[in-house]
Amino acid sequence: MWAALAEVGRVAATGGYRRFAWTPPELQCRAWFRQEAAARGLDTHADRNGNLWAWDGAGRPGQAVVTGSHLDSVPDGGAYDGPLGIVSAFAALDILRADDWRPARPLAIVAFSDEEGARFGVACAGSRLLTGALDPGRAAGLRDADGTTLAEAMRAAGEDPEALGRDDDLLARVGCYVELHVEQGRALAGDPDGTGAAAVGVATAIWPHGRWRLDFRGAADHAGTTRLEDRRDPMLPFAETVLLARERAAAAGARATIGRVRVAPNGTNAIASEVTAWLDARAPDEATVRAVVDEVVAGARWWATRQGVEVDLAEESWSGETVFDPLIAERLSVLVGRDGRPAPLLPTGAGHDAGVLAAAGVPTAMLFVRNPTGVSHSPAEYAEPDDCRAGVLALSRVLAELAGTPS
Ligand code: HGY
Ligand code: MN
Ligand code: MN
Repeated sequence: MWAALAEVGRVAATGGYRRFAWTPPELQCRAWFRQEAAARGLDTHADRNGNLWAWDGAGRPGQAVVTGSHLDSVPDGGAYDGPLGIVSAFAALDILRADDWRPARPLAIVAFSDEEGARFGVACAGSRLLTGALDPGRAAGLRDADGTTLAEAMRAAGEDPEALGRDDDLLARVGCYVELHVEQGRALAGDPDGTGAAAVGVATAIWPHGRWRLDFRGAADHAGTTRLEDRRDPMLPFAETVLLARERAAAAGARATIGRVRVAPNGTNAIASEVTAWLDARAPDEATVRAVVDEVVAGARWWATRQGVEVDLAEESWSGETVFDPLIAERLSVLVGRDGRPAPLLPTGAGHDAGVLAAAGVPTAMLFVRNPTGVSHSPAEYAEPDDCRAGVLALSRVLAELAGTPS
């Protein structure tokens, strides 16, 4: 399974993946999902928001145990972020069935649509639409860098964007959700003396985090003939804002990143007319995130005014703190522990569809698989095959526990 998916959407020049929502590589990933589901006799359908569901025993009584993750990536992302959770879900089901497992509940494997928001800007768009956390009208109108709307992209892929919106009937069928994900940090790699090292961990919380767009508007002009005092150069307040974000985050124990910028007209010998920058800010608590963003925006406005530049701010995506149910987390920590020791419990600064479902009241948990370097959102993202296998085994135990005991 892993090998079949590994080449889809991989960019030879960087070794990273470009699987953006509703683009050909991501549609190929969806086709892969349907093939793997069909090979296991699972009833597969896309819900009204483009999330893919593969059901085992949909007709069984009771609410379903759902597991899965996402198939889309960030630009030049790694192989594991998302797909590991889905490949592991299929493999965990294979293990259970090999034991002649007779689940007492329905089981579903889900591939949530557009978790990274790499093309249309909103994180976890598929799960937010499902739960009503993202307005369908806003979603349909989201535009990518070429100006294509989500609605147009879905239509081109044969989906009907008119159907976008909260899906109460589907949500009512979901009893709980467990997402396995590569760790995007190196807590499970442990300390130099090995303490805290484990192949699999259990999530306690997801930090609050958000995305803000800053539009700096100045005046295009000639790089050679325009006197410095006559310029309204948006690059200058932009540059100051990048540095300010880092400084304010460091001072507040937060994390702030400006990793994406668009310059118009982007000419070597022309002063830019407009610079658009995206701020990603996160912290252990919401007040700190908001305070850092306020300081950065105030600074952006101050620097812009000094340069005769206008600046507009738009909050594109916000995810409040997720605290996973401690009882479930502790129970899973014991269940997936090894050598008599419970699995480590750890928070994460990375957002996940699990956080969106938890916010919608679905009992939710996450399993993390060790990432030796902690590197993620990079072609260098990696997890050892033995740790991935340990993750599959852990997930199979969790599914057996939640969906009914092995026969
Ligand atoms: O941005 C995140 O934290 C996640 O990878 N979507
Ligand atoms: Mn990610
Ligand atoms: Mn992810």
